[in-house]
Amino acid sequence: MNVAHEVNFDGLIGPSHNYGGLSDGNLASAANSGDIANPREAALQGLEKMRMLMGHGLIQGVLPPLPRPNFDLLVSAGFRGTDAQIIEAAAKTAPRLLKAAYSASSMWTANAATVSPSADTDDGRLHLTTANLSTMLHRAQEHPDTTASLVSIFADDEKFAIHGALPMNPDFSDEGAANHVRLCGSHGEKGVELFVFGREAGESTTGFPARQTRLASESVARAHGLKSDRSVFVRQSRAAIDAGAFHNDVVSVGALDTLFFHELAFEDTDAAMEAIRKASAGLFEFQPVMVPLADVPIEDAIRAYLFNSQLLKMPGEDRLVLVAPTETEDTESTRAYCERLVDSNGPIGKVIYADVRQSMRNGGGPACLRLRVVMTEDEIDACHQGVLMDDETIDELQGVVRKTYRDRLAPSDLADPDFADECREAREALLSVLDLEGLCW
Ligand code: SUG
Repeated sequence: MNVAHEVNFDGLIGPSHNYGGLSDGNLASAANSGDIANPREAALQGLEKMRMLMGHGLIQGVLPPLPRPNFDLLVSAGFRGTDAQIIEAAAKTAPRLLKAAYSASSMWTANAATVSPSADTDDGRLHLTTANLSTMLHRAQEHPDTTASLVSIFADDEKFAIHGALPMNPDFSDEGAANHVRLCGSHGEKGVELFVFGREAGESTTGFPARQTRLASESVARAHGLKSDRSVFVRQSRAAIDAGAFHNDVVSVGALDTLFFHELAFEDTDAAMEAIRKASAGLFEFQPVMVPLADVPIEDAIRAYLFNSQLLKMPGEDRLVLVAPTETEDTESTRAYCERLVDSNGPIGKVIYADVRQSMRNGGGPACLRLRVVMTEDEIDACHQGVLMDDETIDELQGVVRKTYRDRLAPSDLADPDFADECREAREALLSVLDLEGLCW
């Protein structure tokens, strides 16, 4: 067995962060639609969260923001002319499309890809499949640029396998690691990969959209060469989706041998637990921690984003640490639950609160903002080093953000053609810090 570490690749929040109201079924996105956003504060909050985790001895990476506005999307919709003409015409006749073209949604890197560490795959390489995010237009445009970023960062094809997105069809709807959990005894050992889907291919559902199909999850597992007896496919509950859990990571989070989840997370909890226990036999002793509905109503769990936390093994801590959003501390039932959780002597021994309020108001908590990549030390050495953070690089990135990002952005500001240039310049400056100039437009 190789020593391996969980490296969290957070999305570097882009300069066009705004409240577009673009995500049906995401209650925060709908509630804050049209509000004034503060992209500078958003990016600084994200970078401070990274700095805090590095301070706890964890390895931190970043994924760069994608090019926005996405002129290709606007041109596909028939807009023509100079960049300024395209923006002005889109602002007048298709403002929702312009918001999509400007969306900074790639910050939520838990939706960038599904990741299987080399310990689990049949060819011994680390596999990543870019998520097609086909359910929402503003997210469906992400995958080509996300794949380009991943190929630049994980370029060594003897160690890494990058798979492009699944077909852009509702039968293959895939939202990446937000609907995937890897459980194991320790990161470098073989693990169990849990895939959570909201519907079958071809099934029509009513209510909020179910953004992941079983076919998509199974396709990713096949492409990654996972063992069928170590892979588990579980259905997310309709009750959770209709309460606003548009991804499974809004109602569950797992790390090492522990799965922390809400009573309403899965359609059939007993069957799910049994399947995980069976798949983990001989590898590790599975530790489920279910939060009862009576302790935390599902509405509170979703408003406070209790489960959209990072669950981490930190050096010097004998039990896992939950890095929860400050909204969890501000909500009575979730704060009280966290206090009892820590006192209970179970697998989670500490809760730390992180302020990512700008992202939270679009439905993105600490767990949405990161893509977990379990990597051996050789793999860490083989990836692009510019995206691995230290304090100086965080300082440099924050310097770029302070200099180039607006502190106030309303949806109507997207009509300003100069803003497109500002976004390009800001992104180029960030890419230069990350030594990723090859990704410039
Ligand atoms: O896909 N919000 C994102 C939030 C993604 C959260 N990710 C995880 N749960 N892993 C979404 O709904 C809102 C954008 C807007 O409305 O402007 C948005 O896309």
